[in-house]
Amino acid sequence: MSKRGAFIVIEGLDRSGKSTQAETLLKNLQDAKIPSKLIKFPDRSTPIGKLIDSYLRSESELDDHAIHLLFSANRWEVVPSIIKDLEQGTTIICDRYAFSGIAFSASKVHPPAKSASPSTFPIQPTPKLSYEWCRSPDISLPAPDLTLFLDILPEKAKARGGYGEERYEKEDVQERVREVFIRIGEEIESSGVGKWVVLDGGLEKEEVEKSIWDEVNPLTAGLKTPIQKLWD
Ligand code: NYM
Ligand code: MG
Repeated sequence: MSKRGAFIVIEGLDRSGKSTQAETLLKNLQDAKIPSKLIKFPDRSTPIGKLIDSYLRSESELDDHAIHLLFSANRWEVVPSIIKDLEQGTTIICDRYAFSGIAFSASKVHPPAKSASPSTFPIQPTPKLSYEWCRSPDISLPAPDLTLFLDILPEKAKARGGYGEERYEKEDVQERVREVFIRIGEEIESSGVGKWVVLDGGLEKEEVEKSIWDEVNPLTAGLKTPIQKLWD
């Protein structure tokens, strides 16, 4: 059997440098003559992606469950092409994947209840969707061979020219999202399916680029192992 391409996912908070690094990685792979392709989720170009785009820009409202399932469907609609590319030997770099899906949805919380007598204890916000519920629609997606999590503290990410205007681009949301990403990473590492690597996204661009290349380089010779399924 000829070798297949590697499936490499880049994850992180908003403004962690994912898209810049994904593009740099694509260029470095192409310079090394490795057949490669960059994809990104959400893919806003499809009919489902257009619904997602309108929701993110607050031009529409959707039930939290419904938008979560649309994000997942937006991945499933690309699965046949991901598998085809990998089997034909193309390495795929993927800017966000199912991990963003869980992290952002499981971070949604109910607004704190107004209490007559303010408690001296900090009130833990209650999640709107459970971690397990958020994970289920993405079970069986192609599993990444390598996930690079660009870790950055939300306050540092914010200092990088500020967040944009989209939904979720707020410091308190990003703090909760980061906690969920850390949990996902621990679970992926202990599952033995794919490797999860935490990189310091707060470093200079060139340093992050180098640490990404150190992780990706061993995969550029192609893989003989079959494509695995996420959380199966
Ligand atoms: N996002 C992204 C989700 O809430 N669920 C998902 O499944 C994915 C893939 O969309 N704040 C969120 C994370 C981002 C937002 O992503 C748009 P980007 O990379 O800024 O276009
Ligand atoms: Mg964004």
